[in-house]
Amino acid sequence: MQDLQMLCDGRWVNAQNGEWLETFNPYTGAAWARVPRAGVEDVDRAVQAARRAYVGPAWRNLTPTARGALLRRLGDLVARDADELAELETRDNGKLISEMRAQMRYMPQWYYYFGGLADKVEGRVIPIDKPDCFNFTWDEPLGVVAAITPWNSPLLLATWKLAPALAAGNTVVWKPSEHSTASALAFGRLFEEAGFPPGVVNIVSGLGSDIGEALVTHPDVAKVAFTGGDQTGQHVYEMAARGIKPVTLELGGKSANIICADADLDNAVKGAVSGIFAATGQTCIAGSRALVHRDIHDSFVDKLVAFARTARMGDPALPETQIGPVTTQAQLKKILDYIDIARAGGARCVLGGTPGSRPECGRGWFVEPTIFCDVRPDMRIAQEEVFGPVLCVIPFDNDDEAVRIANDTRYGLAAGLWTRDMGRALNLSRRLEAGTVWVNTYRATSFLSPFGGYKRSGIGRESGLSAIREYLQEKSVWISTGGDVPNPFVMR
Ligand code: TXE
Repeated sequence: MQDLQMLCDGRWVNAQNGEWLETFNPYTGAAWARVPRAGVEDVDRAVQAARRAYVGPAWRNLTPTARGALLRRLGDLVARDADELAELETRDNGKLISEMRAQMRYMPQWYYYFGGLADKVEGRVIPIDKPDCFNFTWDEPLGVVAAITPWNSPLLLATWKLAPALAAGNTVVWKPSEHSTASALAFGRLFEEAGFPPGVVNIVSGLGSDIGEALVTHPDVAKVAFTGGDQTGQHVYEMAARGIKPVTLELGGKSANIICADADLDNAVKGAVSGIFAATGQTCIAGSRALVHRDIHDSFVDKLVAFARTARMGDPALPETQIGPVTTQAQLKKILDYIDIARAGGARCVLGGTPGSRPECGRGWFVEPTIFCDVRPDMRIAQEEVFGPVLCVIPFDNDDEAVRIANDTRYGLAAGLWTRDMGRALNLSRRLEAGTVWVNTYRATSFLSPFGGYKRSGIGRESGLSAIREYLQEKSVWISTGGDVPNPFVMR
């Protein structure tokens, strides 16, 4: 058992109350480290440190170019330590080492991109309609940003917030998920090594129920950036509203993967499988509903089941493993409950539907890849986010019906479309209520492309040019170029 510490004002500290939380390896089911269970006093200490750093000269006097250089140096350190960070994430959240390595090796790009953007934030000169006046704008940081992140891609989803927030000149208090804190704390050391001044990035570990409210409502927190479940997201939004604070929310989905009759079926099968079984279905963009044209429904399902059966489950630390455990015991129970709900609602299980009991699953928290047919769009299994390897197959008869079913959820994060007809692809892409649409591919993301939700899937965008705007506010500066100030009692 290792004891890990939190980062506050450039120092590594325990919780002031002396309490700890155990963190578990989902493959062995055993605790392997302890992380501080912060209290509200630790939140206050971290926010105060971030505020001091925000107004202090070491950060404030850095030119945007120098800030960008720090971010790029951080990107180099991430690249250097990518494999080590990947192993830590796999041990802590059970995701496949092959996926985490790829994710960590790609992650520096966000630091390079937003590092490059730091000195390209330019204000405007307004052609003002008043005589003898000069008016221009500055884009300024907001202050202290609270970044609250989940367990499914712990460092990447934090990076989507930290890179633009820091590029814009803010300081940060980051609360990682209690289920995946270890990699965040290891990552904290890289900020120090890159040369960020103390207090610019602070990390508090612990339970959302203990410290979430203290963090979100702290008077010195200027903005909240959150990724997680939609219920928690709504709560965070309501708390932020008390202080009239801007938020960025990324809240998951129930994304449709639409397979048209003219699709290349082998490709569509691969897309459907990667959409739902990659990351054991624990991704916000999981393609958890396959909408399949009735003409090809049966042949598609046969191919899908045959391909999904080939997946190798087991130890996520082995590069050949294709499906790993789920991250927490609570998540395992939630997924199995949803499988019961689907059966009780009349859906027909054509694959899986049980906890993983193969010898390779050991004592880990596994669910067999599960596929349900005969799913009606209004069933709970077709409406609610399971966050596990459970796919619903829903037939449709024409494009209008496909769009109607796809849009008929409260979410709107992503959608997939499989067709050889580019006219249909463009037409349907426009009609889908989703922040991302993939045509003949699934799960592609990039530092260059905006990502975020429609409807209950969230507010704001991460990645791409517009993401830095989420961490800036515009100031309008007026300068009189005339000589005398006119008499204020004489209206002009
Ligand atoms: O997430 P939470 P949980 C979904 C998924 C999953 C469900 C619950 O369906 O089954 O959410 O997972 C912090 N104030 N997603 O409970 O609660 C918490 O400590 C402030 C979708 O793990 O949303 C963690 O750091 N913060 C998803 C973060 O919020 C609070 C990713 C997310 O936790 C808080 C994860 C509070 N009152 C789960 N309570 C996605 N969209 O990718 C908790 N937190």
